[in-house]
Amino acid sequence: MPSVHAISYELLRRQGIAKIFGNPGSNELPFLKGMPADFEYILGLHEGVVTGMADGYALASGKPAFVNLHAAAGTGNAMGALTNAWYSHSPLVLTAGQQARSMIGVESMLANVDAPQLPRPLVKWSYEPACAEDTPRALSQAIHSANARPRGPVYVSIPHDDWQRETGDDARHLLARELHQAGAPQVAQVEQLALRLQSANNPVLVLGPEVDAEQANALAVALAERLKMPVWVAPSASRCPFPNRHPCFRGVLPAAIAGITEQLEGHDLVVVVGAPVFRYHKYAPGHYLPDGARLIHVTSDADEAARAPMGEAYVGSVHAMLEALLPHLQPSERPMPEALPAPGGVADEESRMAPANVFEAVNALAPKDAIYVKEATSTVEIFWERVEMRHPGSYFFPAAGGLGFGLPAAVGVQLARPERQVIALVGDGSANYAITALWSAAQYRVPVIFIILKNGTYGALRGFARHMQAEDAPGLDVPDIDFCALAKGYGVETVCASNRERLEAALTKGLAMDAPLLIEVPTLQT
Ligand code: TZD
Ligand code: CA
Repeated sequence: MPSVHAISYELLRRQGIAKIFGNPGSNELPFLKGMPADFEYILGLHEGVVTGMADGYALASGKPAFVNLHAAAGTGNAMGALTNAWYSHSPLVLTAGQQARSMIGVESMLANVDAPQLPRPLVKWSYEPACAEDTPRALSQAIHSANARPRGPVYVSIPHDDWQRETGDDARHLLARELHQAGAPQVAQVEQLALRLQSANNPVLVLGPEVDAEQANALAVALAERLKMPVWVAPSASRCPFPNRHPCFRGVLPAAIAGITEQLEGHDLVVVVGAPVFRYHKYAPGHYLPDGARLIHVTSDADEAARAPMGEAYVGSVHAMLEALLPHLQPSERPMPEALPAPGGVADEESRMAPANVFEAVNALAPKDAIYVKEATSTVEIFWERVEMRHPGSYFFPAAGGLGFGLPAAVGVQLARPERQVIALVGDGSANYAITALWSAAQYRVPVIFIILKNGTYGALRGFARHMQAEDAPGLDVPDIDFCALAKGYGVETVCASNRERLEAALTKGLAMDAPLLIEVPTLQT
């Protein structure tokens, strides 16, 4: 009879899982002992980094990523990163080591009391097998559950004395399991939706991260072109679902009720695909929709559909829905929307760059299929204006705004997509939440170019402080951090680039390297 250990590794192998993102403790050693040679362990020095790397890996590969955390303390450290994974529908299979079964009750050191409760509500499913024999089945359930639409993180707590136990013979059935999801929408629904779209006078398309996650970007382009619709990206964008230099592209909607209504004024139909309705942030109350507008929502997430405060929802695969819809639509007679004008030039200072010029330099030198991991919060709009993104999977931003995503996610994305250059653009505030990701990048020679935009402040909070009349709030600046010294300490090569010429030289150097490079750029506040 095979051991829980042997059958579990075989299960992971059959499910295409070959990387284990982790940070170990004594509870995890019996699982890691004898790790087969075809698996790779990616060590992160903090569980926020471990989970962030796995998140980037899962988002960029579209496949479940496996995480091994240390008991309660490790799970706790991962919770901030889980907020992002939950809202980006990231298929993370989180496992955590538990004390030996007979030592949990007395609350020994490292016993995770009520383990399944700990990661809730940021997981789809959370479980501790009731006996060792159930552990391989629980892992199988975890993988299939994480990967079933809507995808999301799951959690399994595993007592460390389970691994050497024998499984029953029937555990082999787990190895052959597959879960197929039928996605075709009903013909009547497609026809109804087509009619609504075709008969609208002035429809507008709002696209969300699920379009990119399902690689439905080209279908969205075809839909926009067929009906000559302007296209907005849904607020608080965590991915880029539409080429942002396409004539139909209008920008990212503001994350505020009143702001969205203002931008959508004049449209009689708002079609939202693959996004919640909506991810607001700034409190600016108003009407949810312009007068006379109706909203149609297409999403695979029934909860997302149910909690929307307006509109009519179709729940199912966004890819299948767009694919089914297109043959029902006649080209519109409307004129094609006109491309946005190119933004004007801005000036740098003597030894500080305007963020716009940092992005212009990156855009000029980066390969056309570069992937951007962005976590510099006050410059999101400027980035979308200045950097062209053409391909699916070109942009990742923390989906819940939980900082500490940028550096580790960039490492995970680059591990998943070695053929595309990953460029991380991270603020001098954000970089500190998961700075030890630099160590993993160096150790595993993950050739990310990290650009730190150093404006000495929590820039986005400065903006909020103005909006909320709280400009005297303490704790909004982060002066005197030397990222070149920090990166060097973690083994990453660095350049400080205080003007465009130096930045371009540094980027050229980074693009040619097969190891990570960190570029610190002093920037102006926006
Ligand atoms: N802590 C965590 C884990 N997540 C957060 N989102 C915040 C605190 C609050 N916060 C924001 O929402 S934006 C921001 C903070 C601290 C400032 C980030 O500063 P930065 O970027 O230097 O990375 P900018 O461009 O200067 O805003
Ligand atoms: Ca900053």
